[in-house]
Amino acid sequence: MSTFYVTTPIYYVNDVPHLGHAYTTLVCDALARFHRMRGDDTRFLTGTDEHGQKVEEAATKRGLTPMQLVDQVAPRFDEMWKLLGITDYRFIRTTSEHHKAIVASLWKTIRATNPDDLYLETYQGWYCVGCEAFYKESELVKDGDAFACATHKKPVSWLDKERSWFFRLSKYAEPLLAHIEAHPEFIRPESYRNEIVSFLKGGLKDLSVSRTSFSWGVPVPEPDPKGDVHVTYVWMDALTNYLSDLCEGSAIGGPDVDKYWKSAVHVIGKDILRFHTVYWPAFLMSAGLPLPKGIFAHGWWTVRGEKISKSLPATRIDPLTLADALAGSPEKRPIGIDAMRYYLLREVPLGNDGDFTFESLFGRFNADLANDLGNLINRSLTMIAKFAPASPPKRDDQYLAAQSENPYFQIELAAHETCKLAAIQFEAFAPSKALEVIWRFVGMANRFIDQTQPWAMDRAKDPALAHCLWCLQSSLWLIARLIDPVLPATSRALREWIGDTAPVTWPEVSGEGRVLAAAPDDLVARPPSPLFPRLDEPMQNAIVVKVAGDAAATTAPTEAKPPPRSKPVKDKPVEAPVASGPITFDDFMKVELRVGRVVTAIAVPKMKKLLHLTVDLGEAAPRSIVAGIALAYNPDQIVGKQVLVVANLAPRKVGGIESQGMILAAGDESILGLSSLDRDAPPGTRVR
Ligand code: ME8
Repeated sequence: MSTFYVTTPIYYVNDVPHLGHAYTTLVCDALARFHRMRGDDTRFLTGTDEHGQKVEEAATKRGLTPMQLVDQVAPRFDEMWKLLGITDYRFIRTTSEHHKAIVASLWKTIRATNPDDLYLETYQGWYCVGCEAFYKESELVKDGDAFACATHKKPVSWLDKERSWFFRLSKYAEPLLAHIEAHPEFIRPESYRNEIVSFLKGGLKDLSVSRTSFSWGVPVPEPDPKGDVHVTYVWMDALTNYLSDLCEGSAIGGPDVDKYWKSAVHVIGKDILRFHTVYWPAFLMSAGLPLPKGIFAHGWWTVRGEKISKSLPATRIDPLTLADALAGSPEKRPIGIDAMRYYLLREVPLGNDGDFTFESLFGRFNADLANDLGNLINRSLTMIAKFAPASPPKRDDQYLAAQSENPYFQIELAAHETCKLAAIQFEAFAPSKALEVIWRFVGMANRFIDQTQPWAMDRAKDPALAHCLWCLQSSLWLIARLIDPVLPATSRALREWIGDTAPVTWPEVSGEGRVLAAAPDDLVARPPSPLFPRLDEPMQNAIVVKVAGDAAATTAPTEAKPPPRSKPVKDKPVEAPVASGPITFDDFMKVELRVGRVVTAIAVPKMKKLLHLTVDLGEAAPRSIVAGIALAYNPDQIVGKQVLVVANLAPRKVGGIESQGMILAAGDESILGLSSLDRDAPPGTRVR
């Protein structure tokens, strides 16, 4: 039996999961589901990266010990994956005793195999706590006079002569290049392989692999003659998770290592390519251990060009809120999750960057799910239910003549090819292409109905009707299986409606070239209920409000609240104090004024002065803003209006609703008018 071992990065616990994390995990879940359906012995690992300076600092900021923080946040990831219906995964935490023992074991194995690969030295240089990485000056960007990390756009720290263990990374540039050349699938897609090859050709510098200036990590398992206490560099610790989950005891090795390691593929975001394709294989080579099969890097999901990330609240879309909003009602959550999975995996080929927009999301939903798939299921099952009493679906060989104009022959041929091609694409880590191939078949099945017009056939006399219905029913049987890796809830519903109770496996494409023939002949279909109702404008607006309102409001559960500056007045919009003297230009520039456009406006129940608006500021999603303008404006007077917004006001609750900014208006108790520009400017434009 073949094995398939897929891993996600283990996520930092300095904040709760967002759509970017969910993307990697959903991709791996879909791939794992596909391989299980193929009968491969499949192992799927995710988890949390809990040590290091970044987590220690996040804990201190919240007034917690690191252990308290990680114990609070790590379960949020596990919980999120369960709520999103991710199945059959293993969850590893780097604070587990077992993992810590394997990190120490890797160190000792390196020392035993290549004793000179670890040596003590003093480190001096730049460090980005966000990346937990050392940087050369040439790799940084300038932020005024300071150097900043190109990814996090935040100043980097200067580590001044920190005593450290070094790993002889410089020795491994050539062996790594040789491995990559001999195994073209080691780094995928090709563009990332090329990037790493040219990086390696530039030579490697030795790497500092321990820290002494903080203690939140795995202790280095050998003493420093000077008595300094070292913790293992967090990346050396974290990368080891892929192996430690397979190990049986407290040393590297065991039956699962033998069984799965050779098939391991690490799916990661492009931000952590170098750690996985240079450091990790070099550590393994040094320890004399085999390398994983490969690393597949995907691109970033952005929101209006900004990477979805913890540090940019407006981009931080909560996957569950998005799925629930798409579902429309809580009991349909699994269908909402399917719609989100479909959008994320179909819209962007794995490896490319993708910009999340509501337009593309709603476009995919309405065109592919509601129209193409939803209609096919609905039309087919309704017809089968109606005509089956007189003409039960039945395969009839007389309609299978190989002719280009014979729709019965064509649909069998297409089904067969689709099944083969979709498998090839899933195997190649190309779920987007697999879905494209499957949807081509969905389109063809819809055209098959138009061509054969079963409703016009004579129910009692036309023998083609039973075969036509059989083609439709078997096509649904096939589609239910092909979509299962990406749309498991939809597949389940569809299989139930066609009476298919068999375990969901990937259909065999045997020599005869007719996969539909593998469909059971005793299926009894029944009429469906609507799966993906078309999202009309009000529904779309409701989704935008829900997802946008949530994005900016999500924070880690443990974040300490700043002390209140004055006694809060319940639900009353806070009025800005008037400055007693002139303010400086710098004071003024602290206020981030931006052009906004009102997307939706609704009255706030029991608050006669308040309107709840969503305002487009050119961000991922409109902001939720509560404004005390209801006595001056009706909701429909203000929708579409351009307004000026204080965009960097700390979020606060007004009328029980989170308000993420303030719109500028003239007047006090009675509003005289809203501020605006004298011409049109794109939402998000800064006003000075
Ligand atoms: O890097 N688009 O953890 P992390 C796509 N602990 N994927 C995204 C994304 C986005 N906007 N944002 C995050 C770490 N991701 C280390 C990993 S592994 C031994 C240690 C995904 O919490 C993507 O997979 O910063 C990225 O690589 C990962 O989350 C980074 O998660």
